[in-house]
Amino acid sequence: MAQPHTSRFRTVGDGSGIERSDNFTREEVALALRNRGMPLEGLRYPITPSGMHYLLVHFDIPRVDAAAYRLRVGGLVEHEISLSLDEIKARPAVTMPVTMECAGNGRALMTPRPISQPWMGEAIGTAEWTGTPLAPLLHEAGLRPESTEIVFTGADRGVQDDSVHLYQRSLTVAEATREEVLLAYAMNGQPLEPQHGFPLRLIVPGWYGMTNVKWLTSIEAIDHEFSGYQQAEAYRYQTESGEPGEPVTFIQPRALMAPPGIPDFLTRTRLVEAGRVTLSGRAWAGREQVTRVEVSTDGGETWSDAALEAQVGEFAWRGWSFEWDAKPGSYELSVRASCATGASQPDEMWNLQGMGNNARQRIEVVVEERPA
Ligand SMILES: Nc1nc2c(c(=O)[nH]1)N[C@H]1C(S)=C(S)[C@@H](COP(=O)(O)O)O[C@H]1N2
Ligand SMILES: [Mo]
Repeated sequence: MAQPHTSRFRTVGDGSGIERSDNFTREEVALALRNRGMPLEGLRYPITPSGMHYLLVHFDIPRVDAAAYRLRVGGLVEHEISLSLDEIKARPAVTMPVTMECAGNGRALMTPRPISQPWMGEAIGTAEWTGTPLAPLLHEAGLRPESTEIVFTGADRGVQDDSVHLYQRSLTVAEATREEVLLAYAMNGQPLEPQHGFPLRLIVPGWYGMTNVKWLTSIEAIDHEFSGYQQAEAYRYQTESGEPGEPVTFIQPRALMAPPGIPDFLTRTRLVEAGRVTLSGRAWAGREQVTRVEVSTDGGETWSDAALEAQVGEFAWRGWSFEWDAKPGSYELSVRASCATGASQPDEMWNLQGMGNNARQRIEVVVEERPA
C-alpha cells in the first residue's frame, strides 16, 4: 500500500483526496486565463515590464484599425472635435510612471468570495504611460457652462447582469481636467498592445483601474449624473445586493512583498534558508503618499518598520525593504502600508463585489538550515 505522502509543505492533490475547499468555478478559471495578474516577483522592477503588467478585459479585445481611427470630443461643447491618431500624437506629450490596480484586487481571498475575476492580490503594475494631457483638449472644444461630467466610451461591447452596453465610465469635470489625466498611446515606450487599449486609452492616476477606459473612441460632456452600468451598477461599495452603495474611486493603501526564497510548485509556500534574509516589495496609496510600511513575521502579532525608498513617481509605488533574521520554523509573513491621511490596511474586509479590498497580504514560509 502507498505510504501517506508527507511534506514540509501543506499538500494539495496528493492522492489522499484533492483539497477542494476553494471550489473555484469553471467560469472563474476561464476569466483568470484571459486576464493575467503580475507574478509577485515582478515587484522587483520599479517599472513593470509590459508583459508582466496585470490585465483586465471585461468583454472581447476589439481590433481597432489605426488608419481609420478617430477620437470624437462632443456633447455639451462649443466645437466638436475629431482627431486621428497622428493628430493626437502630434499634440504635446507627457510620459509618467503610474501604478494601476484593479478595484477587485484580492477579492478571491474573501469569504464568502464574490464570483468574478478571481484576483488574489496580483492585479497590479506600474507602467510608464505616454500621452497627451486631456484638459487642453477639453478647453479647445470649449465645455459649455452647464456641463458637469465627462463620459468616456470604449470600443468594446458586451453583456453584464443582462445589461448590453459599451464599456463607459464618467468623471466630474473637475476630475477630468486635472493636469495628470492623459490620453495615452504608448506603454513603456511602445504603442499600446491590443489588450491594453490600442490605439488610445485614458489614464487617470490614483483612481482604481476601471477608470482608465481602453480603446477610447469618444469623450462627451453631459449635464447630469452618468448612469451607465459600469458607473451606477458596478464599482460600488455595497454590503447588500440592490443597495446603491458608494462609488469606488481612489486606490487604497497597499504593500506587497516579493515572495522570498524559492516556491513549492503547487502551494507556492516559500522555502527560505535560515540566516539574514532581505524582505522587499513595493507600496502605494493612489493619490496619497505612503508614509510607513510595516512587516510582521509572526502572523500579524507584532510589527516592525521597513525602510522606504523614494517613490518611483508622484502617482507610482515606492520600494521598501526589511532585514529578517530567519530561524528554522514555519512562519506567516505579512506587510501593511499606511499613508499620510492615516489610512492603513485591515486584517480582513468584505463587501459585495470585493471592491477596494486592501486586506493585508500573508505569505507562508518554511525556514530551514542550509544543507551541510
Ligand atoms: N474599454 C475598456 N476599458 C477598460 C476595461 C474594459 O474592460 N474595457 N477594464 C478596466 C479595468 S476593470 C481595469 S482594472 C483596467 C485594466 O487595465 P490593463 O488591462 O491595461 O491593466 O482597464 C480598465 N479599462
Ligand atoms: Mo478592474
